[in-house]
Amino acid sequence: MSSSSSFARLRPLFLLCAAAATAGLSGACAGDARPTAAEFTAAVDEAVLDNSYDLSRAQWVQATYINEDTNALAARASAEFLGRMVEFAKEAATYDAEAAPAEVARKLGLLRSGLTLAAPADEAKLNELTEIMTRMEATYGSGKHCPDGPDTDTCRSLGDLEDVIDNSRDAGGLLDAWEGWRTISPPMRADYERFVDLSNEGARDLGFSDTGAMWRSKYDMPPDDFAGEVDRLWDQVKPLYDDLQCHVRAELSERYGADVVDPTGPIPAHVLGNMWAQSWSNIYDLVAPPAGDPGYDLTEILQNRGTSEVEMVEMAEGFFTSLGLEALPDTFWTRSQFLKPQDREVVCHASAWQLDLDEDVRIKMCIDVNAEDFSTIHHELGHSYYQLGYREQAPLFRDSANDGFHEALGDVIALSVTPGYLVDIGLLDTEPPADADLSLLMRMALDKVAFLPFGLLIDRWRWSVFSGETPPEEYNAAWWRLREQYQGVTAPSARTEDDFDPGAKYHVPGNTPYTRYFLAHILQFQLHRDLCAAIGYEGPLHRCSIYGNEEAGRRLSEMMAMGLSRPWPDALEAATGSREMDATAILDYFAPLADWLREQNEGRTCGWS
Ligand code: X8Z
Ligand code: ZN
Repeated sequence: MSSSSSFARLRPLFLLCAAAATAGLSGACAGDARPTAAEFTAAVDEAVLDNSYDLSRAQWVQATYINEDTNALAARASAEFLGRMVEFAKEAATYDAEAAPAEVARKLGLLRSGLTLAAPADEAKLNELTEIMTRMEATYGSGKHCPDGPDTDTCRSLGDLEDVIDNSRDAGGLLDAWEGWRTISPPMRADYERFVDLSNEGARDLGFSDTGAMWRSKYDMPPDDFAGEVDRLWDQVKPLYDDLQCHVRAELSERYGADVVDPTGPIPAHVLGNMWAQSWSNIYDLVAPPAGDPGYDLTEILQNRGTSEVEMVEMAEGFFTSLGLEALPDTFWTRSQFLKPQDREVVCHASAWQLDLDEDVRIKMCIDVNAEDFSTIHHELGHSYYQLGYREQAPLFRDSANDGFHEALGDVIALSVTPGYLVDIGLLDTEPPADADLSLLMRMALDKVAFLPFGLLIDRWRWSVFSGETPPEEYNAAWWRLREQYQGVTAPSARTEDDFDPGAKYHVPGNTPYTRYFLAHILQFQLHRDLCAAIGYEGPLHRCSIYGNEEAGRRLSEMMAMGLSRPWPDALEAATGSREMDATAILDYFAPLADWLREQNEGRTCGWS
């Protein structure tokens, strides 16, 4: 939930003659002069600021208290917002951006390409679309696997099923939980199909070939170049991923047997320690290097010292304030959702909100006391600090340089949660010796390197769905083709077109673009490496922490304060000195592990076909 998606109920603008006409207010502008581009964008800025709170509040209440009423209120608020934003986007396209001052031209461009969801002008279709979106989100949020029927005590929530997938080593139980979660998504399939049609119609009205093309147009470069840029970055990291996949597959095959994990094929998705096989750190013990234990287990430390969920958030805030950033506002602490409520349905998937486009920032999580959620808390606070950082910008610029930056910021901080940092804040007594390095790197690689192809393929699937290259009758098959092609991961049991496995991943029903996370995984290592260099650090990258370093904080603040006001290379340059996204940093970080993986894989047949 970054800010630009949260504008609501925009008051009619006296300036917007074309919009008024579209809305049926004929005569409203008769005799008025057409506003200049600068007047138009200033009026949109004002309208956005005046009205964002109402929509965000309706959405917040729905996400933290799912029922028919909150769904209806959120759908209606979204329809009003979206209808108006689409009008603004069309009106923006009538101006000659090249003739406008640079800042105004940038706003015109953002208005046209900034939407994640476009909608047809027809009011019935607009309402239908926002009802579908709200229903899909609610279906995901309240999804449960109930083998004996709804409301029986056999029902298991996503959290219950994840407990199994994350921790069990029993192939049968894992398969049961994996299939169980995927029973929630077939009911979304018809909605998804209709959503694709309606959102594409809206995107075409704005001059894009489809919704995927609209998504690719937000990166300060031609949309086709962006797809090529993603390919370039993937090509840089693919050899490292392939070596990790090969090693993990060999160890899992040994553990579960060749009948469960084929030592030459793709890895079945249920044995990787994550519901979506997107990061694999929960199977660390199965694939760990034999020597040099990492020396500590953060989950155990947090649980043994009785750390509370709120204390975990306070510790993360402490990292940000050590960089010279301000404490979070009081309302963050009183209005956020940290714990899963026991008495109602909520969307547990973690998110960060800026409801008023200003200081009312909150996070929404269902925190468990473990290392994974400790890292996610840093991720979410990264969003909150970014939002606070750009709040002085014009409303249309209150967002990150591109969406990958928003996703990277908190992860940059989490990369600095090193053993040395844990010693500094008293969670750990002593730093593990240098011979633990390989183990530390493996644990990190299972999270970060394993994620890369997953981060890429979600939108490869959606781009092809939006363009029509993948028709509805191939939704599920195309999904698994991409999973296999990029990740070398396969479905653990037969899947058909009665299934809708993409819908079992939050961002698909939630309509959140996903390439941002791929970019973030590249950018966070680049920011980490270059900040560490800037503060004079010279040791191994995975031992570097920017904790307490105000120069690092200053660079990050400068980047955050720019918001979306400048093309993203300017923001990257402010923090790193470089204007290009560069995957060599993640390769540098994992270089010792890459060598070790290659040795391990000698004599093994890598790859899958
Ligand atoms: O959705 C998220 C964040 C919220 S923006 C928790 N992430 C992706 C996911 O969970 O699939 C962070 C990493 C990837
Ligand atoms: Zn995020």
